[in-house]
Amino acid sequence: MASFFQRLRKGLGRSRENLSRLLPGAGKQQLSDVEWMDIEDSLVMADCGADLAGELVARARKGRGDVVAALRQAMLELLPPAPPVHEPKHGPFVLLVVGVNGTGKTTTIGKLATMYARQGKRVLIGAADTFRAAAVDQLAVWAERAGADLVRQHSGADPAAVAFDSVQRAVARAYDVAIIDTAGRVQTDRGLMDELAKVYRVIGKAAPGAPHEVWQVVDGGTGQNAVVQVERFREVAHTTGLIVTKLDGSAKGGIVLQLARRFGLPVRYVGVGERLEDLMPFDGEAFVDSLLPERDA
Ligand SMILES: Nc1nc2c(ncn2[C@@H]2O[C@H](COP(=O)(O)OP(=O)(O)OP(=O)(O)O)[C@@H](O)[C@H]2O)c(=O)[nH]1
Ligand SMILES: [Mg+2]
Repeated sequence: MASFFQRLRKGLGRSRENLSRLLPGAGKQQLSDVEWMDIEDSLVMADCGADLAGELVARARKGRGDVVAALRQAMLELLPPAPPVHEPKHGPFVLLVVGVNGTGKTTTIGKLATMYARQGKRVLIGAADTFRAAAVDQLAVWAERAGADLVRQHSGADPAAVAFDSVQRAVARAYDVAIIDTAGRVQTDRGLMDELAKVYRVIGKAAPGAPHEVWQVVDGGTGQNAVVQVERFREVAHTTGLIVTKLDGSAKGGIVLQLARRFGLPVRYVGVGERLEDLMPFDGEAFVDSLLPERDA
């Protein structure tokens, strides 16, 4: 089985192929305006979006070294090291996980729960996705594998009530971590977004200051639509960080840079597959190096 970085690199292959068009300029000290425009176009084709492509080229033109090195530097400036996760001094660390349907929320929660449990933490998972019975069963499998406890109610129960119960129980029984799963929802669905706002509010009533982090899971293959997704979820659920999954598929790598530029939200983790070891803390350098062509390739 290929390593995490090999899979990341493979997943970003299409974005990188588009960027490989900038290699002819790699050895040159000076590029013409036309050559820079070509580079800008290849950044657009690698899903960076027109605005960011222009900005990256403007920065790279001022940079030192060859074009790949200058672009690498310009991209890294968009991805500063993430600040520490906001954990409370007392009581459980409460994490709310949100996002559009099928982005990988439940799978990611399973992986995170396992990771925290392996650090010796007592983990409680709240199944506030009460939409489908199958969703709760899926979470139950992950919880058992992780050695985490699960709070669940009948399907169709009020998600806010499940979230409230979960956090209240995590406080009362001195869990270290409480992770709340939510149903996927499209950001344009007013009713479901209102429901999410309510989930957020009641968590704060169960434990003042909670949720301490709200992580939005974004499918790395989404492309430009990810921008409006994050914008709307941030308004409703006060997103504090991003998790970008499915970077093993036909990922649109530049979208990660666009989200970082636009929202300044830290990318906490990236996913490159369905297995436990396929979720890793985000590393800006590894990401940028996977996106850019190798000069001797
Ligand atoms: N290839 C790949 N598949 C993933 C990754 N993360 C999750 N998946 C798969 O994506 C599918 C959806 O994952 P879920 O975790 O159920 O997504 P969800 O956001 O909870 O979905 P809803 O609750 O329906 O909104 C599953 O088949 C996962 O195994 C990833 O990083 N790479
Ligand atoms: Mg789910």
